[in-house]
Amino acid sequence: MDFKSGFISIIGAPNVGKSTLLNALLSQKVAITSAKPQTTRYKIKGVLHLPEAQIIFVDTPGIHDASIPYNKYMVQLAIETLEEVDVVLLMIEPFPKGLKDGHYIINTYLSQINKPSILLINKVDKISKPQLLPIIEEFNKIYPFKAIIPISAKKEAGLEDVIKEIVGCLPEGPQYYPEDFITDQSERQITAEIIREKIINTTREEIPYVVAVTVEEFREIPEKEMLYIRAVIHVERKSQKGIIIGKKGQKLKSIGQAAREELELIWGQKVFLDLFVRVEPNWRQNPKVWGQLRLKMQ
Ligand SMILES: Nc1nc2c(ncn2[C@@H]2O[C@H](COP(=O)(O)OP(=O)(O)OP(=O)(O)O)[C@@H](O)[C@H]2O)c(=O)[nH]1
Ligand SMILES: [Mg+2]
Repeated sequence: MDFKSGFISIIGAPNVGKSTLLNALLSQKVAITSAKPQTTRYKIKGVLHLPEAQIIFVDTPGIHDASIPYNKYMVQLAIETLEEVDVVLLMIEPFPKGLKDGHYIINTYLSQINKPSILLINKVDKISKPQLLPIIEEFNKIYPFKAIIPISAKKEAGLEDVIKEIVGCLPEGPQYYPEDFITDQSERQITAEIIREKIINTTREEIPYVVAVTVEEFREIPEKEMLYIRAVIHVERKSQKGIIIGKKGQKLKSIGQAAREELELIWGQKVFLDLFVRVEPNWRQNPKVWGQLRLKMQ
């Protein structure tokens, strides 16, 4: 049998579970996830190596009606994958808002391109079977999906069907990446994302959205057998800096500790994590600083 390969974009509204699915499909955490929307800000590649095929998934930021320039840019990253990939996975949630978002994405974007597309109805662990059938019928009528698959990314249910359908849609092609290649993110990007995940998960209101993390130094200290990592947490205002640092520096300390523990597991050695908080006024409004902050990696 000839080898198959291709690029598969995972698109959908914020918070539907796209990154959770990517991690589940690869049995490895390559993208950070959270209960808050707009967690993913980049296109993140994750490669699944099968005996008969290579599937290159592209996780994307959630598509939403953005007003802030940086959010518009994030949405643009997701939309442009539609031109770049062989197959599109559209993920929706089986709740009223999720269905509305699904219709919006199909009408506005999916209907403009001619690509094999698969609809994933995620979080079916939260609904009953009788609730599912009308949703499948509804979406069957409005777009010629190759398949509509109910899944639970979190409970890892239905994932074999997803892989089977994708392989069925893939063209014959080469092994684009070597067997040990799992993601296209650099060590610094993975590290910055882990730190950002800890901040998202331990802060509230606007803080998760105004934080950007850059890794300024990432080097081994051979005599100590440890990694030295220096990272900067950028916020938009002085008051936000105060929140991140917390009383007597407690908040920053707990963010650092949680990040360090996970980074030690990822990099397989002791980590010395030096965290700084810096105010970069209104960085989300100013495309010029995105490059400086390496927020435009792809
Ligand atoms: N109950 C349930 N929750 C899920 C499922 N899949 C994902 N979640 C949860 O949904 C939330 C969002 O998951 P993410 O994977 O970060 O969602 P996303 O689509 O990547 O979000 P953005 O990056 O913000 O666009 C997290 O709290 C997940 O644990 C599922 O199958 N069932
Ligand atoms: Mg995500």
